Amino acid sequence: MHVLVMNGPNLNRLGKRQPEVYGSTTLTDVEALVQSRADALGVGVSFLQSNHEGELIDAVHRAADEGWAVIINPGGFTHTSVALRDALAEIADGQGFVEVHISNVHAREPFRSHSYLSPIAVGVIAGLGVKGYELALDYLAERNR
Ligand code: DHK
Repeated sequence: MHVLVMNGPNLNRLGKRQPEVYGSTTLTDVEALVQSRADALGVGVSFLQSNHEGELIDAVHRAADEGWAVIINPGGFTHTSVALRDALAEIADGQGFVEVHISNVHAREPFRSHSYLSPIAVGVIAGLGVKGYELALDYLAERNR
């Protein structure tokens, strides 16, 4: 079992960007937390952050070819990208993906309540801070055991 942990646009700015919304943990810290949880679970993980929609889509295609599950925080592409959803449909048909948001998107601007990806996700975690990534990994590890 292998999981690709993906972060979309602006998430490379974690720790600096709007800490009152996204907290003070950096993306490097998040990836280290997920790596140690994966080690404890005996699950393989890879990480990718990109600010570019096509790069994220290419990575989803590679994950589909490898038969990997995905954890994705799509950042702003959550609310805009039909193309990313179309790519993730292949993961949905395979090992599945969990959509993670650090903030509670439903408590923010109304446009953040709509996700193109949620209808085909295994599940969605929002508002639990960076803990959401670890919870998503726990769930996928159990589901795909
Ligand atoms: C991160 C972003 O960059 C926003 O565009 C989303 C999400 C929310 C988060 O909470 O992690 O709307």
